[in-house]
Amino acid sequence: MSPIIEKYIEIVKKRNPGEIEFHEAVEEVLESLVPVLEKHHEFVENGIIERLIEPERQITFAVPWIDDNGKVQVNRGFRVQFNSAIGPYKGGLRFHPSVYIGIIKFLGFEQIFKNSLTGLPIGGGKGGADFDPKGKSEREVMRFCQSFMTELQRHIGPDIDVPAGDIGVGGREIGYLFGQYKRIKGNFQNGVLTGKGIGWGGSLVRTQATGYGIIYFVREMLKANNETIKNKKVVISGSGNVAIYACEKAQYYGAKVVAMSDSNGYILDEDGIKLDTVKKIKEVERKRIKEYVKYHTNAKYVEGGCIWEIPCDIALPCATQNDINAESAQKLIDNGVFAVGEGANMPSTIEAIKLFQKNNILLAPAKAANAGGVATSALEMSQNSMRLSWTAEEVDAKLDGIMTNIFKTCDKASKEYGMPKNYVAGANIAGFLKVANAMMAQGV
Ligand code: NDP
Ligand code: 2IT
Repeated sequence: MSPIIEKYIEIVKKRNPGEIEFHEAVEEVLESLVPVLEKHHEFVENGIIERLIEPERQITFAVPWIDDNGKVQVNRGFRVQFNSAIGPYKGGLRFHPSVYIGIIKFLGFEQIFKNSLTGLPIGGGKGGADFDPKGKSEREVMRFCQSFMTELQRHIGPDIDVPAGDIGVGGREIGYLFGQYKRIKGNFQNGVLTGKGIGWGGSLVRTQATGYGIIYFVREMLKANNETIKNKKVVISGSGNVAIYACEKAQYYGAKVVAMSDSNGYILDEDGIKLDTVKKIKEVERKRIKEYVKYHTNAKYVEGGCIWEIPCDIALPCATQNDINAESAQKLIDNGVFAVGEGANMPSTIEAIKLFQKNNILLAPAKAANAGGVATSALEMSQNSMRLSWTAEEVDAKLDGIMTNIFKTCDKASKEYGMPKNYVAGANIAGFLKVANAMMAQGV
């Protein structure tokens, strides 16, 4: 490791013991920044990295709620307001039993650079709770969201911090969260959250945006390398919001998506995944992906299997962090994968990324490829400010333009710093420069 970044990594590990995902996210970004820090001493001299790795504010709070049996439950809630150099804090909320401060900090740190890449005025933040929505009734989810917002409301606002969804938080949860915010504040400030319902300030295409955006980015990356998505065999991990709409847009461009998963196992349908069935199971019934084989008996379900053992041309990890480790990456490479589009945040471990790069696999990095969701959230904020709504076609065209532009930005930065086709470095460098320059301009 270069000595120029070693001291920062040491600070992060010492100050944030045990927060391994946060350490990993910082290490990945800083490794890309070595040539930037060597060239721009002013960033080192002005403590830009020390300031970037320390969240501006982190809030931890109790979330007490009452379950359907009348029993008191207590979860832990978080909001990390990481960096506000280029706009109000912006980033999702994750409800998953694995959530702890290390996960929220890794996500918040990634969000700084991702939001910068969108070209829109949004800073970086993230939040969530160790609440498990699985197996909870509608009313339990509602009561949890109300209690969560009862504390969160004092820390957020349309010009302060604007949360949205992430794992376990979709349209239903945003509805309950907004209802409680409105009740406590006594006004209809719908710019405080994004991912809202269409009838009350939500943006058309926000639901689809992250998934569609990944495919727009991958399309541009393949085009720059004389390839296309058409007729390619695609494997997608996850079957949530991001996975479903990545699948929809990949199929639109003529790809053959053969597999999807959830945390219990994967389905393999060599005839091509029937997305309507997946949507019915996941979006309407909220059931497990294994239900798919009841409707399509030619498909198979593999309980506990590793989806990356399926041969494919393009892999789209759209579930969670560290989904592709070195072993899975090697398997994908041995089976002939030529491109990977990261839909989830940090889905590939640092070792997996190194293997992809060594084997010249085209890698669309998460903070660039999945930026379409937050970009469309920023478009939702614009519409809320104007008290106007754009049509689906208008929002989709803007999203496509933003993703195309993000690819160009990453490509250009990777070339400028002597690492052509290294879009991981390109994304980290371009995302960093805008934030670092803003921090320099605004003083310590
Ligand atoms: P959802 O909750 O809609 O879906 C998550 C999917 O990933 C489910 O299929 C879930 O399976 C699976 N999954 C979650 N955790 C695990 C785990 N520990 N092991 C295996 N599978 C798991 O979330 P999203 O689709 O919104 O988010 C997916 C990823 O995309 C996350 O990394 C998120 O941070 C990222 N992202 C989301 C954006 C958005 O706009 N929603 C924007 C940018 C990135 P199961 O049901 O079994 O838990
Ligand atoms: O990781 C992400 O970018 C998100 N979960 C979306 C954040 C947002 O504010 O829309």
